[in-house]
Amino acid sequence: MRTRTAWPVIPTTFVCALALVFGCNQGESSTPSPQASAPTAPRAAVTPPSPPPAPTPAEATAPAATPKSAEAKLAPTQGNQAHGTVTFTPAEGGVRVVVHVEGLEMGAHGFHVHEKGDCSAPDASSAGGHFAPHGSPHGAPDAEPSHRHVGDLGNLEADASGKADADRIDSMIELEGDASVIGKAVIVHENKDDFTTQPSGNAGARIACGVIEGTAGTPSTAPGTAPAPKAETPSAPAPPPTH
Ligand SMILES: [Cu+2]
Repeated sequence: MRTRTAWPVIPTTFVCALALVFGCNQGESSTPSPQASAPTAPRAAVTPPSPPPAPTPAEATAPAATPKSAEAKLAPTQGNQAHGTVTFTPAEGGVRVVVHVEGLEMGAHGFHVHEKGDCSAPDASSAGGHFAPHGSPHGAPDAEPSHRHVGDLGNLEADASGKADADRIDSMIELEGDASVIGKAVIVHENKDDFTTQPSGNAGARIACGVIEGTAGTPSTAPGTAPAPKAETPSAPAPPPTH
């Protein structure tokens, strides 16, 4: 009996003490059960609503009233090095054509707008013949409209370093309508255009080609100012992978 009564006393306090020390501590940390008390998914409700889209008035108004311009990046055809840029901008009396080409042999090189904006063939034959929407014969750029193609832009003259620059206003090139050159191609030829031989001036192989693409017209550049030189890029878009 004593042992029975004596034993339970000590253990009970021990157990109780242990329970208070450990059990209670454990209980405190575990019983509040945050899962149960936490109302479901408070985070989702806390996340702030996405910021309202910033108004962009510039984008909305820019394209409307600006004049149309165009640009072609000339890339060499297979086996050639000629490359450069051509820009077309509206000007008084027609369209101003500014050309910069490098990688040429010194001398004259026929320079035309051809009828298809396709430079994919290794020899640029994919660009088709001269752009001649009015059906006139081939001629010089300063010939009467009835004696030249719209695409007849004459010759480029390359200096000893192989560079050619030209800047003239053409009265037949257009940037809108049936005679628009946008979507056509610019071609530089190996040889001089004699302005006589039909239908293309006997200018020889096509050594560079570029598709003429319309550009979002910035307010037209002042006549004296050459367009920004973009010749720094080491290579213009290479001709298609048909080697
Ligand atoms: Cu040509």
